Amino acid sequence: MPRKKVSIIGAGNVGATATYYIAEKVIADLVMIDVAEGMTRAKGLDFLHAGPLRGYDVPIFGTGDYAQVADSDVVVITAGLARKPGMDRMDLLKANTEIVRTAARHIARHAPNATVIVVTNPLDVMCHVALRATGFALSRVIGMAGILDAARLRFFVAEALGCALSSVHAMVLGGHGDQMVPLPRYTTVAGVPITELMDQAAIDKLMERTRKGGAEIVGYLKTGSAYYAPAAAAAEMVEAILTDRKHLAPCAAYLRGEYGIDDLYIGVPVILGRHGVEQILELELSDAERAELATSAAAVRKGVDELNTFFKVA
Ligand code: TXD
Repeated sequence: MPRKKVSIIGAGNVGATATYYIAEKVIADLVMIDVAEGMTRAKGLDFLHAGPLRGYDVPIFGTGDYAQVADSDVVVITAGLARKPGMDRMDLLKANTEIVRTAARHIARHAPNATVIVVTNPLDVMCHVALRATGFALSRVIGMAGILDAARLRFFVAEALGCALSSVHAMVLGGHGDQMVPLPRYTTVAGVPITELMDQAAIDKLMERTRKGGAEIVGYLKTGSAYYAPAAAAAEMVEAILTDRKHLAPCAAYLRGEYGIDDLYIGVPVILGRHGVEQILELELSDAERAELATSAAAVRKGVDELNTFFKVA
């Protein structure tokens, strides 16, 4: 079988850590691309040096040259800026739009058959940027957020109940922000919904901690945001696609009427396989859950409208 290739755009905290996690799975050759070329080269070499100790034997190459994404099966976009003092949300949106658009154009040119996983924030809006700039099929441009948010919820549930992490599954819908929609009825321990195992007050606490999971870490770090779990989530998506695992997990996918939402990227359960998003699952939602999802979608829509204004101005 020909070897698979994965490129990671942006070798910062999330990008480099994702590269490392994917290397340990020994499923693909790896390329990291970053404007900070020396740093990328250094990290690439450092990962290679760790190979004999960590038991992976795959080529890993750090570079500043976008042409090196050539023929990638999957490309993960983590490049972006964090908000700096004096920058408002719109400034960040513009800066990251430029970065993601540039990356996406290079991907379309050099790796026209790749599946793209977007990580850069604001996540759901950046998925729209990558989709437009690549011109790829909807199924091949996917956002990473729900797997991360669900992993956090899984951990909080296991911790609260004192049970094995591996027994816990969770579902989180919506945009990647404070208005995400964790679903207790679809969060289970060995198939038993947590609504059968915990009282409402305990559940509410876990849901709120999930919504604020990223902010809790930013609060401690002060500069920068979480990256080990985000990188692990991206690596899981890469593995599901490369190995055609038909993995059911929440990801940002482009909706065309599902959940009553049209022409918008938002987190929903999908089947991930070698064709990217192979299916979008429509869960039965209560009226309250549906209303929460609509609120979350409205927040994402606002970001997309800002993006459209910016595109018209530019
Ligand atoms: O759930 C999620 N989707 C997220 C999203 C979880 C965690 C982080 N999330 C977002 O990912 C975060 O808000 C950022 O927008 C990205 C990357 O976060 P990270 O923590 O990795 O940021 P870093 O460490 O600052 O890394 C960004 C890298 C850095 O090395 C820059 O030099 C590089 O991006 N960069 C570029 N690379 C290539 N090309 C261009 N144009 C470029 N510009 C910056």
